[in-house]
Amino acid sequence: MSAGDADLREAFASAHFDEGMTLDRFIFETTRARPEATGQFATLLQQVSLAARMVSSRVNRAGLAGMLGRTGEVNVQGELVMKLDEYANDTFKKALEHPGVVAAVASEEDEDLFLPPARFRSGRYVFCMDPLDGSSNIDVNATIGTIFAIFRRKSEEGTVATMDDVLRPGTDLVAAGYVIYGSGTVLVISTGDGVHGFTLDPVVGEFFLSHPDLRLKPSAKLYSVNEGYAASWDPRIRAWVESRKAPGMGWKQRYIGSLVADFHRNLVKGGVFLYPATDSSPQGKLRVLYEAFPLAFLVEAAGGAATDGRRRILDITPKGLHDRTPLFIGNKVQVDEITAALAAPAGTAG
Ligand code: P6P
Repeated sequence: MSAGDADLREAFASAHFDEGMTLDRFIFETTRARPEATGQFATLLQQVSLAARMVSSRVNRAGLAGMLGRTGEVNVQGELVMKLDEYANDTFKKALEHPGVVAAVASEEDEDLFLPPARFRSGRYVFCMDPLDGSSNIDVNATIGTIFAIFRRKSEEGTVATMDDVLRPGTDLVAAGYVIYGSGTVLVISTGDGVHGFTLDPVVGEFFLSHPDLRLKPSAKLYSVNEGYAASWDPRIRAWVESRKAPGMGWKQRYIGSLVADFHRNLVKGGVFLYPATDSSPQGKLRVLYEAFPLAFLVEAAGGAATDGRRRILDITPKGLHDRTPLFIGNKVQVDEITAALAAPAGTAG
C-alpha cells in the first residue's frame, strides 16, 4: 500500500462522524486531512454516489417503466428499455469514466476489462464491480445491489491499464463497498479502517450517515445458505449446518438469495453466510473480484472473517476477471469453525 493510501485509511479512521453527516461532507472531511491528496479518490466516491442514486431511482421505478428484464422495447416514456443490470453497468462506467479518475473497470457484465478513452486515461484507480447483483430477483421486487472493490493501479499513470492491475491479491485493495437497493437505498463503504453506512433520502437526493462504524461481534447464531444444495455439499459442511439445528442450539436461518441483502443483514445484525462448492458450481458460484473480494474487505474491516473454506479470501490472486470461489463470510468464530471443519479429515463429518 502506498503512503497515500495509508494516510487515507488514517484520515477515514480519524475523521469525526456525526449522524446526519452527508456522504459529500464525509468524503471532504476524510480527504481534507491529506495535503497531498489530488482529489481523485474523493471524486471517485462522489461519482459512485451519483451512479448509485441514478440506479436507485431507476430500480424503484422498474415495475412502472417496463424495466423488468426486457431489452430493446420502447417503454411508455419513449425511452429505450434496457435491462436494469445493463443500465446499472452503463451508468457506473459513464460516471467513472468522465472525471478521469479510473484507469479501468472490471465488470460482471463485461467479458473483458473496460478501458476509458485515451483522454480519460490519467486515472490512478481500478474499479471492479457487479453493477446489479441479484438482478434475477427484480421481477419479484426482492432487494438487489451494486458491489464494488477499488485498487490503485500498478501500471504507469497515463498508460493503458493491464490485467496485472486487477489480477492481484485482495490484500491490495484500498477500498470496497456496496449499494443495497431495498426498502431504502444504503451505501456501505470502507477504506479498511471502519465501515460506514449512508442512507439515501430520495427527496433531498443526498446520502446521510446512518450506520457509523459498523462492527461485527465475534459470534452470532444465524446462518445463511441455500439448503436446496445440501446433498451436493462437502459432508463436513452438511454436518456443520445440521449441528446448528440440534435441539437447544437456538440458531436462526435466513436466506434471501441476493448476496448484498444476505451480507448486509449479517453485517448489521450478525450471522455467517455460506456459498459452498456444489455439483453445479464446483468452484463455487460467487465471483472473486467483484463479490468475494469487496465483501471480504468490508467484513474484515468490521471485525469479521472470510475464507474459501481453506484460505483467507483476500489472499486469493484470481487468474481471470470472472473467477469464482466458495465463500464463507461473517462473524469470525463461525467462519473459523467452518474452515476448521473443512480442514478435518473428510471422514470426520459432524
Ligand atoms: P442461489 C444472485 O443470483 C446471486 O448471484 C447472489 O446474489 C446470491 O447470493 C446467489 O446468486 C444465490 O444463488 O444458487 O442460492 O440461487
